[in-house]
Amino acid sequence: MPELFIGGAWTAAAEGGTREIRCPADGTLVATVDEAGPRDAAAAVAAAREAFDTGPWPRTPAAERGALLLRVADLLQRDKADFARAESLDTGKRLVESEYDMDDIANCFRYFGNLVAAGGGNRIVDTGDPGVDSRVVHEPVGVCTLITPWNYPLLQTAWKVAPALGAGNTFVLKPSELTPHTAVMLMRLLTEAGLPAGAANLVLGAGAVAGAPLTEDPRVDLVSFTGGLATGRRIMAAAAPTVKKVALELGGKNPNIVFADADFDAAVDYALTAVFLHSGQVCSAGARLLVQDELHDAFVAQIVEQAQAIVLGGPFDENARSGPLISAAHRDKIEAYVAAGLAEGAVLRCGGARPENPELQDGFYYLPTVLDECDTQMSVVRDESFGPVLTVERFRDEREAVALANDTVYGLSGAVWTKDTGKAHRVACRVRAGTVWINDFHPYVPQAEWGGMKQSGFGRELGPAGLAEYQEAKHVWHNLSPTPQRWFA
Ligand code: TXE
Repeated sequence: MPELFIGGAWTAAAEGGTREIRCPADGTLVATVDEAGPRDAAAAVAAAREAFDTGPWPRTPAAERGALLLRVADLLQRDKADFARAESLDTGKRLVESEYDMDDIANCFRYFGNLVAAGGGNRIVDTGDPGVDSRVVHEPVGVCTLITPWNYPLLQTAWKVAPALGAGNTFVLKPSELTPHTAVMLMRLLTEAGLPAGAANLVLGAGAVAGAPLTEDPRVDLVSFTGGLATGRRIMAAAAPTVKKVALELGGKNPNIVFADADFDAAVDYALTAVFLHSGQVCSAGARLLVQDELHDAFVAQIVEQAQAIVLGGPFDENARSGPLISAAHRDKIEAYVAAGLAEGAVLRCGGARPENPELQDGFYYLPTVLDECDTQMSVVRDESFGPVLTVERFRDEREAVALANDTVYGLSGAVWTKDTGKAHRVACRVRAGTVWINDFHPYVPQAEWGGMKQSGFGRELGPAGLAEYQEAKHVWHNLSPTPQRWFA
């Protein structure tokens, strides 16, 4: 069956393109899928435009839109095992992590389903004039282009699809060309849940070929993108001539600040998951460890000991605790960052190489790596390497910790570890990031907004603001008994 989904029909790429999807854990062929070109992108935008302008979805009552999202959540739960397996084959991530993701994805649909069904947002404005009915209503923005990356393929898709549909928009989704399968499966579930034809469209293919036209097309009203900073800049520029609404989540270089009075064991444990979860391919990863001077030596020694014990393996290896990187090119990039860091004076405490285990040679594995004695001038500290690489910086006091934490162009997340509540809150307030954890790392809930400051992007996903991104506020002023004003009389 072809994998592009345009106007409610499964279609092959107009120019016959295909792409092999290979599992990053061992290089095995997962499937060969259709690869769209600009003609397919244009057809998908046309279908979404038609469905928005004349189709039923934007005019479906909010309660029904919410109910559809709740049905999708149930269907995702029903098919959880199939989805998780497909996600793991595409990404190489451990099956158990994909299973967690599927629960989160169903919860995201459930959250937005309930939020939308509850209505709200629209309001009567008191103008003081009983002859006027003044209301602010929230309408869908229109046709949305949704572009997603490969690290949490369906999760990041759900964060966009659920609020976009909930608000009454139609969309064209382009997932990462490396991880298309769960997006294809989601389209089937949306149809099964009763979404009308044309409201959801799917284009698979390379960013520059199939994605770029979706960001330029004048028939598109909004572009929501999650991915790298360089691509985000390109997308913002592509959307500028037609002044589309744009939302960007562009990753981060997130500080994990550990004060000397932190709970040692908990801080070590969370510092490891902060950076090594999913081999560091997490936009909110705590890739920068900022540790107070007097704690530094003991803390880093413990991190190194535990990092060296992390077992790498494929999605279905139950002993494995971390998986491969997404591609050979991505591993090359991480190796280059580590080499640059060492050349700039960082001290290698562990890792810094591919594993020697012969069973892992066909996958894109890289050892958990700790680089000590780093500073914010090093590219491995400044840039998002997006791999299992922890850089360690020292600080003397609270003031220096905050200054270092903010010495980055990014601002997605950060954490502070201390038993001093006042200090925790002072630091949390001063770190310029969209999410700050205190004595924790990574948790999020669909009720709370997610997004970045500075060059981590703008716009918010999740929470009420995550729905508002996909809505336009319109003021409707109704003069109930118009009489001539005679302004020019
Ligand atoms: O991302 P791209 P890549 C960061 C991370 C990583 C770097 C590059 O640092 O090393 O980005 O990864 C589509 N018009 N993040 O190259 O290119 C592309 O097809 C329209 C952070 O994989 O940003 C895919 O669907 N679309 C991050 C999506 O953009 C375009 C997650 C992301 O790919 C396009 C992933 C174009 N011109 C990587 N070019 C996060 N924020 O979580 C590419 N795409």
